[in-house]
Amino acid sequence: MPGREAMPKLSNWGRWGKDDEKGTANFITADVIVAAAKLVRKGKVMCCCIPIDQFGPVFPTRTSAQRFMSVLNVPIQDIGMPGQAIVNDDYITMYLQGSTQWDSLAHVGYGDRFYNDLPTSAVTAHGGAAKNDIGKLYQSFVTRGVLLDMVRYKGYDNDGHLPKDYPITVADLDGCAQAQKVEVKSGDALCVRTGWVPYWYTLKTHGEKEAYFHAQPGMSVHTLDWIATKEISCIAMDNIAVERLPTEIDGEFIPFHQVAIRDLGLSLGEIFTFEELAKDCAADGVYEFLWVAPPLNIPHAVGSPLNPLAIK
Ligand code: UVW
Repeated sequence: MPGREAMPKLSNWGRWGKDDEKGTANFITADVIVAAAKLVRKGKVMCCCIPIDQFGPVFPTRTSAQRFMSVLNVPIQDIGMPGQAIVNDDYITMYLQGSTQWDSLAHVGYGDRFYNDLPTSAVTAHGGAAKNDIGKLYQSFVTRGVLLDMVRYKGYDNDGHLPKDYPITVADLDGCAQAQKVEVKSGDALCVRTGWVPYWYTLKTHGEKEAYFHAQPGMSVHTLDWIATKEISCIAMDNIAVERLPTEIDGEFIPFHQVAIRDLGLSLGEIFTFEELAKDCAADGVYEFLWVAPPLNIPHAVGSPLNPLAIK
């Protein structure tokens, strides 16, 4: 297996100024948003996230979300306020990377640097990410979305997912777009269906669940030149790490993350689900839509859950 020398040499550093913290989200111009809004033709809204609960696929270095009641059927008078109301409150503990999520541009770097030459010292235990945090993107990712349904294109409808370590290639991306009669354009959110997240919910044994995280279909590291040339604003995938696992680069667990996030400033979205959207696209033959998928406004965070919507 080749080493780091085989990783694509790409960079968007300085492209949008030396202080830029948004990276490829800058491809989403006002014109792109206006054109995307025109894709709403039948008034159908499709959610592309999994529920935030204890049952979803969460990478083993993290834990599932826990929800707790903090106020349970309490008469409001008992807490010092007048009236007949009875109230409930709750709270949640969760990894910001523990469900459908965006990775911020401070999530993964290498060589002591994050996107746009940000030193790793800019992320601290106390303060989180001083720059490149997910909060900077709170108005981003309203754009044209394109679904590339790789499960259908590669003929895996019966399995419901791509083979466990399938690397999606440039030929697959071009072939799928051509077969679906859709063009990938500057500013697009590229949504790629692998079927891997829905597959999680069919697994029964601990062994199956353990293996699930170590071999998954995803983007080959060699698609990054294509992604950069197409000026894609973000990638959202229904797998755990966007990239194909195991790695294609000797000694590197997540090489795609390193080039995409750190060198290109490309936001990666993971643990999405495209089952409803894929059915709709197959039915009407329309693989483009308005994509409304901003992260939560969490200053200094390096990731965020979200409720992504594809609207047709
Ligand atoms: C993995 O889970 C490997 O990816 P990320 O850290 O981006 O969530």
